[in-house]
Amino acid sequence: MRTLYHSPRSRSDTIVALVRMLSADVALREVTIARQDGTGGRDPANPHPEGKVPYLTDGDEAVRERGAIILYLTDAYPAAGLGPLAGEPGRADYLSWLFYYQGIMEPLLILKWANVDHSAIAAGLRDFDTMIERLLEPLRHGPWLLGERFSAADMLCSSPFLWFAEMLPEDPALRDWVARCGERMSAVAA
Ligand SMILES: N[C@@H](CCC(=O)N[C@@H](CS)C(=O)NCC(=O)O)C(=O)O
Repeated sequence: MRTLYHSPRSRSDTIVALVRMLSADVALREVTIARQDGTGGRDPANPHPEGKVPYLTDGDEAVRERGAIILYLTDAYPAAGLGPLAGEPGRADYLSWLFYYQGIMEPLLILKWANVDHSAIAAGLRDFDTMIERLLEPLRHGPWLLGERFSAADMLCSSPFLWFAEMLPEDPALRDWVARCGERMSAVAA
């Protein structure tokens, strides 16, 4: 049996929504986490090596980091069509967005929030405006990151802007995309 360790109002909300969209037979196990405001605390029931969420266990195996969990789940539950499978059109873009989120977007967003700047950051990650430009390239031509096809990559890449709306630039294509993603997620939550 697969189990998703999650905590409400955290990054794991995206994965809980995905589990519901996939109608996946994944047990949802709520745990506490240490919050940045000093509340909460690590939950001994959470097997994540750092006490974080989301964390997905599947028998003897475990997956951490949202991009990896998303890929694991959309491959495991293909009927919902929320991620192109190996060999299908859009697979390359799908993988690229999931890994771009983990490798570039999330670090850049944290660094921006922390107001940290260094030439090594630009060399390795570029910068916030470049990241926004990458997102806008597909969104100027279609409703979703993969063009006409909504995928779990939209859920992952829009998630920080749903939480931190003040980080969202004024661009209408970007704002409309985040709103569309939010509508999909709240429809599932309802
Ligand atoms: N890069 C990870 C981040 C996971 C993460 O930092 N989750 C936070 C909740 S938003 C957490 O569990 N924090 C508890 C802690 O740092 O101990 C992912 O996207 O899955």
